Amino acid sequence: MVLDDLGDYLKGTLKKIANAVHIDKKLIKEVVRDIQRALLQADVNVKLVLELSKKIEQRALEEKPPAGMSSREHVIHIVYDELVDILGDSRELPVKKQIIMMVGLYGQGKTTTCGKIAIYFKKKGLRPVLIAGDVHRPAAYEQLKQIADQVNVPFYGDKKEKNAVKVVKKGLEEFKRNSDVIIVDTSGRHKLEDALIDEMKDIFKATKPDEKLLVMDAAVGQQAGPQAKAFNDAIDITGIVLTKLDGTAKGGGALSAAAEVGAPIVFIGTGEHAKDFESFDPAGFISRLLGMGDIKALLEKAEESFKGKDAEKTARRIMSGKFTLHDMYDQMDMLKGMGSLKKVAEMLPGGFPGKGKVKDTDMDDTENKLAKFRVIMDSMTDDEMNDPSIIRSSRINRIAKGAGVENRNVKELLKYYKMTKRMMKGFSGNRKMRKNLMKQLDFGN
Ligand SMILES: Nc1nc2c(ncn2[C@@H]2O[C@H](COP(=O)(O)OP(=O)(O)OP(=O)(O)O)[C@@H](O)[C@H]2O)c(=O)[nH]1
Ligand SMILES: [Mg+2]
Repeated sequence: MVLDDLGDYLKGTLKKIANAVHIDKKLIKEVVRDIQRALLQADVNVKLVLELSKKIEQRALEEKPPAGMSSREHVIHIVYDELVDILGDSRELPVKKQIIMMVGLYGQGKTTTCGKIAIYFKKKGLRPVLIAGDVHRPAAYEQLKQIADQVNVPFYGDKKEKNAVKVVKKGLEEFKRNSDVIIVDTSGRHKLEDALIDEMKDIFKATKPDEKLLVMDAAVGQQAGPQAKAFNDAIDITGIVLTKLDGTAKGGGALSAAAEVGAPIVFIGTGEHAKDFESFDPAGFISRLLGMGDIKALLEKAEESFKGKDAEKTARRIMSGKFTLHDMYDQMDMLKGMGSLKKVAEMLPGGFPGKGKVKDTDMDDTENKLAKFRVIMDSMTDDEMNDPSIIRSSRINRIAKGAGVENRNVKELLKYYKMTKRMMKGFSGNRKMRKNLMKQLDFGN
């Protein structure tokens, strides 16, 4: 895996979130600082890091988790989202007949990448071929020929011809039939100079490629941005291949800078060998970097233990005799989470909500009813939840409308609340009963 250090650091940070008892401002600030430090160490642009951390902080503090998501999960998802965002759009080369022209500065990995792309399309069931359009470096012909032999694809080159356009034209003619993906290697220069641009344009005219892929060594770090921009301005590149991500701690810089240019990163090279190559998908990349699979398992475990703690807190509050609709809401959540509604119902004086021994069908009705109650409570204000006695007819109208139910359903909820409150009072007044319930709920006392 590339960017190991960055990955380890970020994983540690996410674990901190997953294991936190409370997600508060202090923790979020700490997490954001951790992320800043990690990204700066991986050479991501300072301005970008600041923008990103500001966004994470703002979203984590202001956004409410969507239904069914805990606040821990939510913050982790925000971090993930924003990291994916800085890696730009995802694009895969289409699996179809096409001509691909490789461009880039000297020694960046163009020729090696030709072989890797040939394998990529071979695996997709297409017939790739290679053309040696680098006529300047004497060894370039041999190098590409060797690669073609290794990956077992047809090759065209002319060792004696010094005109790249002529070679490419002949190669295209040769492969007009019996090929699907024609990959044209070109020569590099030390810098983006007129001679390189002129030759690129000539080859471009002769080739009419579908794709112009810029190959860049990730070790250039943030220089990847300006470099990609210069090539893009000159010949409109359609994709970027970042190579040698295995050999640099600056990978974060190259990845984020290249992504900013507007041409998508389509592949990354992670080693010298043909197998060290992958399609670049920002979401998948970040997911792996953060170890999202592990984090998910960790979160599930943490949620379970938190649920226990929250439930205990709610139970103790209820026992203390103070009982609002908020408490009832929590209590309903708690009971649902524990799946022990029946157990509790049977202990309640007079049953719950009816009388006598509780039947399973009664319990199903109760579950349905509770789900409806929850929707109704969701359309109440905080004041109403804290002090349900203020809910009179005009409020009942509004709440029913908001929840999409009948007025009688709201009244039913209020009746149920009063009844439960009375029962809770009974509990709080009766030490033995209280102790018994706590024990039944497995909280000891
Ligand atoms: N570690 C590592 N090395 C790579 C990767 N890609 C290419 N290389 C190595 O980088 C060196 C240069 O690669 P080439 O493919 O010859 O580069 P080029 O852009 O064709 O170079 P010129 O044709 O001379 O401009 C070779 O030694 C490759 O083995 C990669 O992803 N990881
Ligand atoms: Mg080359």
